[in-house]
Amino acid sequence: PQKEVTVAIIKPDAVQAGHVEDIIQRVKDAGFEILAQEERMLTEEEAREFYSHKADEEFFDELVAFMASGPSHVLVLTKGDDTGAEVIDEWRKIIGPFDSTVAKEEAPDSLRAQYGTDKSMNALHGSDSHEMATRELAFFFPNFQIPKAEAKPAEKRLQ
Ligand code: YYY
Ligand code: MG
Repeated sequence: PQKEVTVAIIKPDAVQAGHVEDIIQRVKDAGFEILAQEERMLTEEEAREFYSHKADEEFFDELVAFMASGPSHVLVLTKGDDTGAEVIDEWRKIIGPFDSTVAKEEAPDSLRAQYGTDKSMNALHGSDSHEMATRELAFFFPNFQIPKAEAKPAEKRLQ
């Protein structure tokens, strides 16, 4: 089996504000392993493609303009030795609710509470499912090879 991975994005507001190093430290402190990272300036066309599943939302144009407003810092994360299936949900939990004003109330330790501003400038992204993580990984790192998960102890004994 392959390791489970998720795609995290430090969005343009947080990069612009100089929070990349602090956020990466939080990522490591929380036990995530960074498998790949890249600073990436999205064009409006790329931002539209990345968020194409939001194209019908009234906030879509604002979202696209924001994501293309400056460089983002994109990370591929995993966690744990085996398939690490929890990484997607664990990263979503650490970033907090999408609206940073809500995050400040309900999850003050979350990254969106600490580094975001409101529901559009919310500092962080995390894939919301295995399918989206796969799609987003291919979008940012088309040649990335997901590492193999280590065999669990029971499987090792059979080898
Ligand atoms: O997955 P997540 O980022 O937590 O939230 P989504 O509901 O998928 O929305 C994606 C993205 O769109 C969100 O991070 C900010 C932006 N957005 C917005 O600008 N205004 C809203 N009312 C809802 C979402
Ligand atoms: Mg989402």
